[in-house]
Amino acid sequence: MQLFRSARFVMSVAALSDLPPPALPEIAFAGRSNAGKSSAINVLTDQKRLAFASKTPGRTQLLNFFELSERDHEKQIVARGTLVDLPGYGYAQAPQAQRSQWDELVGGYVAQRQTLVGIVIVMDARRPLLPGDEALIAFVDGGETSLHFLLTKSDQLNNAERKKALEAAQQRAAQIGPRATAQLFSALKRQGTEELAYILAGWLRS
Ligand SMILES: Nc1nc2c(ncn2[C@@H]2O[C@H](COP(=O)(O)OP(=O)(O)OP(=O)(O)O)[C@@H](O)[C@H]2O)c(=O)[nH]1
Ligand SMILES: [Mg+2]
Repeated sequence: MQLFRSARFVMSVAALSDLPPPALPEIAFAGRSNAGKSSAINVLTDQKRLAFASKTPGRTQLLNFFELSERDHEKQIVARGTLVDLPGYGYAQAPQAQRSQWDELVGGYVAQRQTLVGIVIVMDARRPLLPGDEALIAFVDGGETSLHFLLTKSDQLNNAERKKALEAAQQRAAQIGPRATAQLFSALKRQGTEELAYILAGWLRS
């Protein structure tokens, strides 16, 4: 989808006081450290190294903003938005001081950001809905933020395991209500990209 291919890096932010002024509708990618957030953004935007992906957990320590804009053939903008790659949670090896700094930054961003329309919760399909994920879900519960459970690394599962993981995530989404959805995804095999693009484009339109 051209809207996502248009993504370009805008800025990195290390403190709430440095957030760009709220303007376009924003979609945040959250999840445990090493879950595959940056890889999912790279596949969605069809850009190899837009969001930095790494084997070292806890690599993304800043909020990274990427702007999207889609134009028609007369060069008029028809859709706009922002993707935000968030630092991961639940990385046990990080020093406590760094962990609470992340909680403050990510928690503060999610709680305060008026332009945040939805959160993609990226989870390893082998270990979905861990306590850190549930804490984030509880944190936004009762609000209007849409949620999408992206079960990534699905290439690591067989068909029966994939089916089971998807059903569990769909059940959890159903408990939350119509603003929550779930899908399987693989950045490695580039599977699930169209479904993800479709859901997120819908959030930006509403
Ligand atoms: N097999 C497989 N590996 C993946 C997939 N997506 C990501 N990975 C690997 O998982 C590791 C972490 O990926 P990242 O995209 O950097 O994860 P992240 O959630 O951005 O990590 P932090 O920024 O550290 O929180 C990397 O080694 C990726 O190559 C996938 O769909 N399948
Ligand atoms: Mg990352």
